[in-house]
Amino acid sequence: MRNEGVGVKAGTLQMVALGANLSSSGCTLEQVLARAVIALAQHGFAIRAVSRFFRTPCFPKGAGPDYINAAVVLRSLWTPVQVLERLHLIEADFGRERVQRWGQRTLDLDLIAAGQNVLPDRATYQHWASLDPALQAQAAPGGLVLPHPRVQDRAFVLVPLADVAPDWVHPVLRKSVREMLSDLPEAERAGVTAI
Ligand code: PH2
Ligand code: MG
Ligand code: MG
Repeated sequence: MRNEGVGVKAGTLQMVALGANLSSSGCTLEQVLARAVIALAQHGFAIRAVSRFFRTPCFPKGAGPDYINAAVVLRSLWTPVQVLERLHLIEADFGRERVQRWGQRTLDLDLIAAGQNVLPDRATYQHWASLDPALQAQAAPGGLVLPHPRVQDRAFVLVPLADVAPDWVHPVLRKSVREMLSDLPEAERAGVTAI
């Protein structure tokens, strides 16, 4: 039976995407991400794997400077919602202000998946995953939706994730990270370059 959020199993592997495109307090973007990985450990996450760091063109195109993106695999006994709360605390420590959706950010930590959990339920997941692209920039879910509804669309998430969790299978799409990545246009994959 698939676990849909009631009694979510603790200790699942949690995948987090890291991103930054606005340098803060004299740090390079690479330093910000490296410090974020240390902060995750200091907040009690066991770091299972860290991807290479990648330079990626801002999405949507032209909306801001290039990002540095990475991905980590974490293990903790926290539920996905507790994980998210801790990610938000770390973001706040790094001075991120949520001014504008998809705007510039000093540190963005996105929970991409927690094992095979589909949260808060399949219907809500499906609603957000199938949202009309024209509405995606305006509408954001109020609560945590897992897997991240756009993971299959974003080379800047999938390329780093392929470093650390290539065989993780999306619980709804039934595709591995490797497969989702090879479904993307080559031009999008090629825009993501290891630094
Ligand atoms: N994050 C966004 C919006 N756009 N573009 C790139 N390249 N990388 C990101 O991490 C990113 C983005 C929203 O969080
Ligand atoms: Mg975010
Ligand atoms: Mg993000």
